[in-house]
Amino acid sequence: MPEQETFTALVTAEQRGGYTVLLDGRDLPAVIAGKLGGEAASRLDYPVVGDEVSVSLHDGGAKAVVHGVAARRTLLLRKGLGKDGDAQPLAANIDKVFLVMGLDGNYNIPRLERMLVAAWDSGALPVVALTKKDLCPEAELADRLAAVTLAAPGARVLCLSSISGEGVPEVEAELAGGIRCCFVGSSGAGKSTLLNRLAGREAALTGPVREDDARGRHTTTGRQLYQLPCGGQVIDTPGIREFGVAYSGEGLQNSFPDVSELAAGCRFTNCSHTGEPGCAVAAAVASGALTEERLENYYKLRRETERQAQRTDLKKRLEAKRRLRSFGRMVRDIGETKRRLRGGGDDPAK
Ligand SMILES: Nc1nc2c(ncn2[C@@H]2O[C@H](COP(=O)(O)OP(=O)(O)OP(=O)(O)O)[C@@H](O)[C@H]2O)c(=O)[nH]1
Ligand SMILES: [Mg+2]
Ligand SMILES: [Zn+2]
Repeated sequence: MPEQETFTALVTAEQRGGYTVLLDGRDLPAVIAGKLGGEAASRLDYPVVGDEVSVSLHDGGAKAVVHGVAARRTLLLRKGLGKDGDAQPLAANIDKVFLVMGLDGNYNIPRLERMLVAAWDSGALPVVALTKKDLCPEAELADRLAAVTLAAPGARVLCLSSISGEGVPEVEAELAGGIRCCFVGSSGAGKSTLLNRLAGREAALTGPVREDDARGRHTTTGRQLYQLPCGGQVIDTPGIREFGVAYSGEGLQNSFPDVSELAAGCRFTNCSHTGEPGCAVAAAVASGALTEERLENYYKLRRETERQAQRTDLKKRLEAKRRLRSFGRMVRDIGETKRRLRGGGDDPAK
């Protein structure tokens, strides 16, 4: 077969059964080349929204075929469904992960802590976006904000209403300088509503939540990247009921620095914090400085990520390593990245 001419395109959407890529300002439907699919060792080898891919054009330029995926700067993963629980990539090459949570019945601290681990592991900077401020009684707001701040150390916490528009300029400021972010959160959290508010149009479908438990109805079904008037980009994703953590490099430690710091103060270095004398973790729980709920969730996530690491066989682990190398470096540089991104809007982090 003669060499095909290839072009570099951006994956902007992933729906069941296909992709959309952006090439020279045009959206094109795209499929995976047989060779790419055949050689894929895991889902990590398939394109995901935000990926830079090499494509060839077909049908007079109306269709694209994806032949390869460029190395990723960052990659957001979740534990996939099914027995093997293979890591499922959600979005690539993002600068920030917005953990979207409603201040209505959607509010759930353990879920936020869980998403935060994955966000730190992605190599991108986590930002917490609390939506539906208009639905939260004034008396509860301060407590909830305080609890979220404790649950998400090191992350910016924004509080907003996509209906009244309050707090939305702060979200726009986070996207200044061409920042690319991904919205994650459970169904009904208000991800697509916030996206529409930022886009200034009904770009994505939104749906009502159930009255009894504020659960959404899985309105968004695919992942899609939107270019916003403020210059930033948002990848909207479908709601995730149970955000399984696929892999953890430093995400767990980054998410629970308070627990690690406390543990360093225990009398015994191998303290299991289950009743040993001189346990600083137990003392913090007793004094209320650390909630029992947070400690329990930390243990749960630690067990989960350890189990996941054991289950992943060596070949897959090496495969993941190869893929994750490019942003593993970025994870190590997270402090630097944070400073750069926080330092103001005039230093566009591509
Ligand atoms: N009052 C109020 N309602 C909101 C706000 N944000 C979202 N909603 C409502 O919450 C419901 C769910 O919003 P969506 O944006 O569809 O939620 P989603 O997170 O995209 O949900 P999935 O696509 O299912 O994952 C809709 O009825 C929205 O109108 C807000 O700030 N205030
Ligand atoms: Mg949605
Ligand atoms: Zn201890």
